[in-house]
Amino acid sequence: DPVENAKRLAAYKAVDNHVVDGIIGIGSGSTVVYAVERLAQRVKDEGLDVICVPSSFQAKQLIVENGLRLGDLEMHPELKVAIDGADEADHQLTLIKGGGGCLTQEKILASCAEQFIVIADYRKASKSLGEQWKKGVPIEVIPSSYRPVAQKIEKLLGGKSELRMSGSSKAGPVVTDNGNFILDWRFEGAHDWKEVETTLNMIPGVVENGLFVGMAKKAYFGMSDGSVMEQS
Ligand code: DER
Repeated sequence: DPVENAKRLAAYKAVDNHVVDGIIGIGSGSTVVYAVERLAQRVKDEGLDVICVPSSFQAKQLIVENGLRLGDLEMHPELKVAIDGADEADHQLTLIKGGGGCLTQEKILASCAEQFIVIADYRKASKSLGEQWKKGVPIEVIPSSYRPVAQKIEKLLGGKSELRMSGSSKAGPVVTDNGNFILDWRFEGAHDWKEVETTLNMIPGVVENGLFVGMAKKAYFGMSDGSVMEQS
């Protein structure tokens, strides 16, 4: 499968290039699975001395299932590197994240890391946001506030906000690891993403948004021809 192979290539290259002994932030999603796989290999083969801090219940499971040492931000508030996926990245390495609903703890981890490294397959590399990722910007909101927040977003920024529903696995809306809801804001056109990020986070009821502006130090994109494109 070219997409899975592209994810693996990007993940392995990022772990090989950036992971040294120390505290490592582990993101969420399907690409980061390969990063944890590679990390576990290197711990086994090279005796790498790492403690892994998760960004979600899923990341925590990955760390535990791969026999890696588990840490948290309370014990380790400063990370050497954080590695995470993205739903889309533009040419300035502005990211949309949160497709997996873990954006809040992911952004916290990214903010605590000396280096925030993004790993993704070729489908995520765009010229501008919205080109390939059509599900909008995920926004974590306090459950009781989702309707007024949706209305305020549309008034301030246009587009449409939709409450993310669980679908088959559970009746009702998606509930995040932090016990909140997610609005997916389907934006239109180009925006000043730094301005949008601030506008969104100033709305009472918004916990965090999935725009990561100026945070990623480098991105590794696995390509369909087996190469890895690096962007920083
Ligand atoms: O939800 C998230 O933020 C994930 O990191 C997402 O952006 C990437 O998930 P994927 O690696 O499964 O595409």
